Amino acid sequence: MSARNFRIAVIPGDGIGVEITPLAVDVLQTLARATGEFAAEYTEFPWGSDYYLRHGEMMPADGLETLRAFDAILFGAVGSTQAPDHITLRGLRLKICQGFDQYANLRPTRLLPGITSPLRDRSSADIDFIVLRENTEGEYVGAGGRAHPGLPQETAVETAVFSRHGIERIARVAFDLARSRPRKHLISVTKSNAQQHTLRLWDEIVDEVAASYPDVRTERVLVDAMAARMILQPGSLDVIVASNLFADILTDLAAAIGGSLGLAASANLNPERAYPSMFEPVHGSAFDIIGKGIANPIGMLWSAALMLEHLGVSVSASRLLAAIERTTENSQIMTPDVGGTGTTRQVIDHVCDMLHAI
Ligand code: GGG
Repeated sequence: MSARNFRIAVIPGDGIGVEITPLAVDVLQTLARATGEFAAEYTEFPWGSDYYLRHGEMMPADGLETLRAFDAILFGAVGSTQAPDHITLRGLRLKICQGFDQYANLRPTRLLPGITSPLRDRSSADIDFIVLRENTEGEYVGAGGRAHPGLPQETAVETAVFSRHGIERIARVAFDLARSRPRKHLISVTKSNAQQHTLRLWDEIVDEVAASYPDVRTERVLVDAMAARMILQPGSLDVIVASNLFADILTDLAAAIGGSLGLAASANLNPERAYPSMFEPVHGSAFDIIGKGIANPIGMLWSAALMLEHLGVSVSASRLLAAIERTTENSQIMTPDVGGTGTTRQVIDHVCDMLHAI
């Protein structure tokens, strides 16, 4: 069978994104040679905060048009001490997620071999769940404004926008995902006791969609109770669906439970494949470790494995995941965030060795 060919856009972005994203491309090239299942052409775009400081925008006005031609996007991180956070996030990551209707942000949590959870006595059997983050609307839609600047009555409003269309489609993706897993269990995260308009609509529509999935056990859990349950009963979790902001917060908690923010992966999916999907680690640009050579590249590599799965080259995706697991189990060569003394380079070299050894 001939190898599949892909065009991948690579946006390292800011901070440690710049350190780990090109290394992930090296790993993908090694993997392609090892499996022969795919070949890819990688085109790097220098968009991010440095670009903003030079050009006044995080990406060019025709950036989405440029990215449209690619099969997938590999993204590093955004965030800089040199530029305001709302500009860096909205001008790049959100512009791509919203512009390409990547409404399903899939964020798996699994305790990888050799990694210790900060939760006492928890093993990999207890920590294996996926959060599905609604990724285009809700609290992130950007509707609002400020009035009376500088006066005592200065006021700001920011309105969350939840649409029937938006809730229904993320619920369907969540139920399909839950149905595909052995436990067939979905938790819908809400706060409809307080958010009586938007999140009651969320609850009602999730219930409507649930009627088409009688084989999936469904629970509704308030976001505050969900945070406690993730710590106290992580083994009771399978698939979780939540709004943009709730899921963003819960997935940092999930990453911590899984051992480190540096390990956590994510896929920003346009399930209809009308636009390219984007794959990025959950972590941001990590100001505290920039330039030290100790950024954990596993979240990035796991995201690359999600990209390969999405592109349909599952032998390569599985091989990369296996190489990741053979690396994390070797805890001494891992980076300091998970208790090792290794460097980013050492972790990457070990993953590449494993790609040939497996
Ligand atoms: N790779 C993920 C990333 O760069 N995240 C930066 C960030 O600030 N994210 C917040 C959000 O997406 O809500």
